[in-house]
Amino acid sequence: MAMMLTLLMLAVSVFAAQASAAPKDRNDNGIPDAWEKAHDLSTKKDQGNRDADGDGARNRCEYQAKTDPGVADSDADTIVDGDEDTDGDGATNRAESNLHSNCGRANSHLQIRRATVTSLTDGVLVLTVRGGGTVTAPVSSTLRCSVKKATDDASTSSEGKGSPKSSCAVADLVTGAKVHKARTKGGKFVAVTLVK
Ligand SMILES: [Ca+2]
Ligand SMILES: [Ca+2]
Ligand SMILES: [Ca+2]
Ligand SMILES: [Ca+2]
Repeated sequence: MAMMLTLLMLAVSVFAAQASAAPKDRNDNGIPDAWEKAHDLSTKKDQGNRDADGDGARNRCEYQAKTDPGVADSDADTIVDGDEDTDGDGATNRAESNLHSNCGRANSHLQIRRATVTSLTDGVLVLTVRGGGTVTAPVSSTLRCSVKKATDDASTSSEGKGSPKSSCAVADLVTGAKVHKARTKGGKFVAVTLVK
């Protein structure tokens, strides 16, 4: 009996240790309750995709970037949190909020859908993603550039099928060019599909 009690107590203490090791996240949105409470966010309702202070970085991004979801310019350097690139991966917090990537962990692989070419200078491409924010990365020497006809856009349900793409070159990445999708790998743009 004493043996069983000891085992039971051991099981309970192990369980308690595990429970306290993982921070409580009652709404299961990847943001611990403690952080939500500390910043006046709901622990029940998922407010991760909201931008409480309107700085372009959504609440989940601010948690990942360790910035303040109630202060637009957390470090008071005159650059709002959304325009910072906290993890230094070339994508601003605003862009990462819109791409749903992690604002606090450098992403060497990014999938971008719908963007516009902002600039291409010395082999470094800057895209503005839909919803705002920029992704800046060098263009790989093996870049796969393709062009999708704008008229194909209405029938994207069978993506790629039946709509032959033509190829393009780095020189076609001019300011204002519409990007259907783009991909980075190892911190470089490896594929870009333009819409024309
Ligand atoms: Ca939560
Ligand atoms: Ca914000
Ligand atoms: Ca903020
Ligand atoms: Ca970033």
